[in-house]
Amino acid sequence: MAEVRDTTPAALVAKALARYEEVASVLRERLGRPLTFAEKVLYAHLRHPERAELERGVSWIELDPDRVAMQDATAQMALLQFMVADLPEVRVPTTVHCDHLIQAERGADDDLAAARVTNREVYDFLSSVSARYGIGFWEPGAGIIHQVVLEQYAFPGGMIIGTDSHTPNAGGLGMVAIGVGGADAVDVMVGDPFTVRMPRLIGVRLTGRPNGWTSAKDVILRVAEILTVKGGTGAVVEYFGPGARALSTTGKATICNMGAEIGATCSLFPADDHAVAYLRATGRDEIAALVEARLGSLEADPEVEEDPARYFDQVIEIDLDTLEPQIVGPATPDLGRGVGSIGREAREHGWPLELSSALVGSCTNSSYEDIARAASVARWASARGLRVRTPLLVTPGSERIRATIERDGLLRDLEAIGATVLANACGPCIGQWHRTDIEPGTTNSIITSYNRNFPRRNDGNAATLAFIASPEVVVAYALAGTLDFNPLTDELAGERLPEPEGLELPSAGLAREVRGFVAPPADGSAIEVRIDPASERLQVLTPFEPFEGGDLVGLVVLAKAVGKCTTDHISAAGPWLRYRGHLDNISRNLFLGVQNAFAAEPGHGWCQIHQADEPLPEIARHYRDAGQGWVMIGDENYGEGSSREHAAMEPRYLGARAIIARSFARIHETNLKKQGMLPLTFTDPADYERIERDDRVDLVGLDELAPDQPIRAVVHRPDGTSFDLELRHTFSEDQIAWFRAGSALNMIRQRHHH
Ligand code: MIC
Ligand code: SF4
Repeated sequence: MAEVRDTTPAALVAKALARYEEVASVLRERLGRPLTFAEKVLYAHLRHPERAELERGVSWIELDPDRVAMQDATAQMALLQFMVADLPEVRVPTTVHCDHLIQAERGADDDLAAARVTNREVYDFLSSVSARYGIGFWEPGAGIIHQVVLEQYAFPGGMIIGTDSHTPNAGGLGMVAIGVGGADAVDVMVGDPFTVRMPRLIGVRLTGRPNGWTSAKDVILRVAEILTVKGGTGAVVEYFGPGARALSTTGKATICNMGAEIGATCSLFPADDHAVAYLRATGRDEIAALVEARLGSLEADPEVEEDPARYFDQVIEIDLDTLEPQIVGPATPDLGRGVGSIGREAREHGWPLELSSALVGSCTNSSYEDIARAASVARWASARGLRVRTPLLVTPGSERIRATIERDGLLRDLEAIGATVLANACGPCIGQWHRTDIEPGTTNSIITSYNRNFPRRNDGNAATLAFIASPEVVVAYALAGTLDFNPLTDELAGERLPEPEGLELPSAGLAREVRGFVAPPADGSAIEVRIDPASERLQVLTPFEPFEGGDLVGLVVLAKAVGKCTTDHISAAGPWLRYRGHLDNISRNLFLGVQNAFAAEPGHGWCQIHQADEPLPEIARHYRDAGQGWVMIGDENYGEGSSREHAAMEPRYLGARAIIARSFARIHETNLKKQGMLPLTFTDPADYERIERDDRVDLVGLDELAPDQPIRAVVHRPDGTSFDLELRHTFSEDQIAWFRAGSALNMIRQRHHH
């Protein structure tokens, strides 16, 4: 097991690459055709490559990832579940990263010191549980999980799963990197495979070169406009073509990161010279050499690029030469347009033109290149005595990046126009923003270089309209102070802005020193995991009850979500991040952001017990205490966004039996199944309209639940009439066993203890 504890992974990479080449040739032979890069990497991680069925969108495949990564807001629940499995240590190399729980208020040093105090018991828990089970621990301040993974662990041809939806970031370095719920991570940590439906493949062919104001961010913003927030569901997005080879590794990572916003399982780029240079710049010479020697094979077979339509299910083309810098938003990441028309559009919609804040950073856009390009605009401005007209907040992605941009004077450039530098953490990207300049409820516009812009996401204020663009574009708007500005053509201080420029990697390399990593001891068995029984933030889990069998009759309808219902609507972040290790306490936020068809106020509904309008988490609790089962009705793409399994555990804990929606986002649907819930879809999406407030729902024939077989529901109206509904599910045989056992975790327990 020593290898699992080895955190200098060159040996591991060598082994993975040997398998990659071997399996690729086996599968090329078996399928009798050339392979795309994504196929090669996926197949190399199949538990049974010789016999696995690989029908896209149909077969369930079993994969063995090389690594697992978890961030502090999801690791708590994941590790509480891992503890229930009761193994001596993790079976696959794993790391924990403390990044989400740091609140942005005054600047890096103060905020980090404050976080160490406020989150002490959580950090103590995570560091002790990591040491005990052989997990590498990254302290608060070391950086955002995806940036650290890219710098330390990602390698072309590898596979990682992470308990965060932006894990695909590592696809920038040629990895199959998949965001999952904590229970999926537990599977892999106990040595079981990660199971997913064989994805469809979307090919994106890039031509031209990024130029002028256009950067990698604009590629993914454009892809999101084309594919929409649902367009990548069940698919891997593979980039290729001359334009792909013109992008830096971190630029590629930005694109893969935001593949989460279109629902893609993951996105990836082939390895090229940029990958080799990035591995060297991050101090991984040995791995760089392994990759360099295989450059021609760590990409799609040559036939694929010649005739992509034969090998991908869908092909999109984007020409970087003509791509205009994009701005997307508000409220959804797929509402995009070029910078040239945002002013007009904002005026038409009555969106405030004045910007109240500009934010640069997050896991999406905080690379050396990002900051260098943003700083070049700042340098030009400060030389002309200009300062920002709206507060500009900068969150570096990792300590290594922060130290490097400080060393190279880039932070100074940003500070010279008035920027505040925050801790190397998620901060305002996840509502960890102590914002005092705007009264809640006040409509205002902000611009960020982040990836998500759902209402309330950044500052908890539903009236904040968030727009997303590249870091350099964000800095230009911070200088202009208004959306009514085109950085390409408009002037500041009587001059047109210069085109941003910045090196992809500093000529002196990234700062060498890596701070904040604690390797696990060789033997952790004597380490005690610290959980205070009186804690309001951590609670040992009690396993859910197995399915009792029979039909589920007389379920009430808790609510019917109208329109977007993301995991932020289901289980908000911000102040609630505090309770991510305490199921009972965090359940008090259930559905608080949901727009319910049966109540005027978001987060409210009709309590059938009290016959009154009440907050949804309270109603759910009343039902649970009364032994009254309930269902939740959802619209399209229910559970879009985050991987947080709290969004699935909370309804389960409060007595939900099924979520019935028009469609689901992948991670959330799996999370629901893992927790023993029934995610069901209307065979006829129009049936969504027929569900009314006082209906009672019976789910019939669950004892015969079988793959690909519809489920019958009977809906009873208060007037005594009733009608039948046909519902669908995507359970495989194995997943049905989770439902019967009460959760996937119960299955693992049974397996390891009997
Ligand atoms: C997010 O960006 O929404 C988060 C916070 O990183 C989540 C994870 C979480 O909710 O803890 C994600 O993207 O999975
Ligand atoms: Fe953190 Fe934001 Fe990235 Fe999520 S999207 S990992 S909250 S920086």
